[in-house]
Amino acid sequence: MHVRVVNPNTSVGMTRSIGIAARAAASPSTRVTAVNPTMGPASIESHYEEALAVPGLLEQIALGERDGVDAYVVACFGDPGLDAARELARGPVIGIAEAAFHAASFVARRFGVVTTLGRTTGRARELVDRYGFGPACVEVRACEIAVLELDDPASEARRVVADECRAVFAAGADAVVLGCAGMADLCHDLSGELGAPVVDGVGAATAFAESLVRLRLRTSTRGEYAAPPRKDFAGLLAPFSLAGARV
Ligand code: 2AL
Repeated sequence: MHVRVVNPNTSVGMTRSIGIAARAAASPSTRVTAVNPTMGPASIESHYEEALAVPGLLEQIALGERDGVDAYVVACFGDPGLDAARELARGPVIGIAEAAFHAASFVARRFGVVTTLGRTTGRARELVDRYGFGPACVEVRACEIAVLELDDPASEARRVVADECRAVFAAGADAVVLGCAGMADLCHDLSGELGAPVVDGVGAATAFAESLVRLRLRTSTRGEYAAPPRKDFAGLLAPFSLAGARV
């Protein structure tokens, strides 16, 4: 089985650590490949960057289809382009936010989220509601550390994220969801330190993707996730025309 984890930003170092987290969650027999687009933003922490990350993400899904990938993880907490990716891929596509919320709900009645910048909390709340976890999510907090500073030792990311997790527990949560793929490597240490479940969406999504393949569950092609209609695309997006079959 081949699970491909797509980091929708173009930071190669972050893709490497996402791949390590995904592999740690997968069975030894599962092949896990981590990739990032060749075009798009270096990190995603605004709606603008999220929108412009989607073409590169979809290009990677199309390449995965060519490679015979069985399932995909979209490894950015805004779950960018998730529905579109499902229209392209044969196998299941799981977003890390939706996977983390589901995992948290299996092990705790109430959870909270710790994300990067304050400006990303609105998207996190929107996704909580979209996936139906509004009643379970008691708090969404930001650590105010930019995505690409998370692995900078000078940023004190680990301490700051731990403090925000404590604040989430103080607000009544029984589990914390980490709101960025760049926090994946903090997950197990934080869980041990805080003595309660800390959920990383990269690991959760990888494990769910693997389980769905094992259960032989694929994205339905009956209705909304059917292949998009073939049509021409103009300008810079011309290669994305499915009529041209070059995506
Ligand atoms: C993210 C993430 O997971 N990857 C990225 O570039 N931005 N999330 C976030 N909350 O900033």
